[in-house]
Amino acid sequence: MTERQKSPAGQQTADVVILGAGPAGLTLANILHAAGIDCVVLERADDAHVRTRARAGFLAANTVRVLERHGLAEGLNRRGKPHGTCEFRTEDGSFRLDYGALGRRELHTVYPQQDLVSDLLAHYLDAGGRIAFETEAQAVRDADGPRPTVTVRDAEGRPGRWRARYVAGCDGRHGAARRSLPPGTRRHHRDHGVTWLGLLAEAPPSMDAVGYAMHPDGFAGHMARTADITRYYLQYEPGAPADAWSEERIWAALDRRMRTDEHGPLHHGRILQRSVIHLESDVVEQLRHGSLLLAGDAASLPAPAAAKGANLAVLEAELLAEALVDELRRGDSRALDGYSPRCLAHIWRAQEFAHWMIQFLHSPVGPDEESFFHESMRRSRVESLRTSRTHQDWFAENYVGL
Ligand code: RFL
Repeated sequence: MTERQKSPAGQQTADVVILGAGPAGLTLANILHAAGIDCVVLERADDAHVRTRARAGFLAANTVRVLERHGLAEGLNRRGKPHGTCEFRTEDGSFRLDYGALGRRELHTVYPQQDLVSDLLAHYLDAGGRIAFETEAQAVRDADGPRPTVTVRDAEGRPGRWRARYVAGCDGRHGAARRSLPPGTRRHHRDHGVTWLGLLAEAPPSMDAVGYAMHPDGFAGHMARTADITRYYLQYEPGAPADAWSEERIWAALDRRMRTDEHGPLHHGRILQRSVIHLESDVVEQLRHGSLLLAGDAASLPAPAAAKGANLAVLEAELLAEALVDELRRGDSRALDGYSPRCLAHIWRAQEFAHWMIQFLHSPVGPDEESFFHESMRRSRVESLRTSRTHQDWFAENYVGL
């Protein structure tokens, strides 16, 4: 069945049932399918939604290496842009870090997530991979036994059921895999108390660096996506809806916080997409529950301040694919047994760095003694990063690394 059509009701089988066609699920599906493992991807959304959902853009060097190893990097090598500079703008002046020449001397590749997902999907379908769109997983059952099942509903609400040997939960933070975890599962959660308005603007990038502006009004960020599209972030009023600010107010805030009077203008353009992002982090521990294994945002959500989520998703997908191939081809379960601790080491490193970035980029709210103390520490940290080569090497290693 090379099904781009909906899955029929009734029970079907695959050795590995993968929930979710994001970076995690599609990387995993491609590697498993190429290794001859019988797998299927179940995706709640339709084909067009999956191919056009704009999110990440900064891919780490390790992500590119993983995709290259499995013949999945053709599009990003052709159309992605290497990137290795960031610029910090503060009330004490601005400075740039050529992070691509610091630390491990690794670069990001700027490549929109929807293009990566489209490439992965095309590659998988061309190779004869199975995917069922508009098929929402409801629950994973019997994960503590050898034959777990996934209950599903199609777009018309018709129920169905997939029987598997392993289920890979790559369906994000609100997916069925997380909902199906046993009650005692630990979830570590942190609310960073900061809200961003995430914007995609129909405007060329205004600088050749990732721009981070720390301003008394709040944080603003600039990230290139393509020659015509730029992602911006604005620290935003918690609880305000995404449409609370007019486009004029958004551009005025970006101009003020990015200090365009000192550093030159931003290219303005139509706002194509806006979303409210409350900065939260969480980690599920462990990532394996019997025959249910989690990867990507289903396993951990690093707050997007450090651009780690899609990169962790690809790293975990490769580890999981290799472990499942060992288990299903050779009956060797050692890598599967070690999957959760291996991933958690990377996840906690990413969480720690995202936490550091959040503290670095945002002033505490409120004028009390403690916030003055925290603000003074933050400014000292900025000064250390501006002046210390050791600090810069540490930053570069963590900013691009995993
Ligand atoms: P995804 O991409 O969310 O895909 C999950 C898929 O599962 C489907 N699904 C279901 N399917 C079947 N049954 C169900 N019950 C289902 N429930 C959900 C969904 O429709 C979807 O297709 O998860 P995955 O694969 O784990 O990938 C994670 C990344 O998408 C995410 O971490 C990144 O986008 C985070 N992130 C960034 N990460 C980076 O590495 N670099 C970046 O530059 C970067 N920028 C960003 C980001 C996230 C952002 N948002 C969403 C806050 C910028 C933004 C604005």
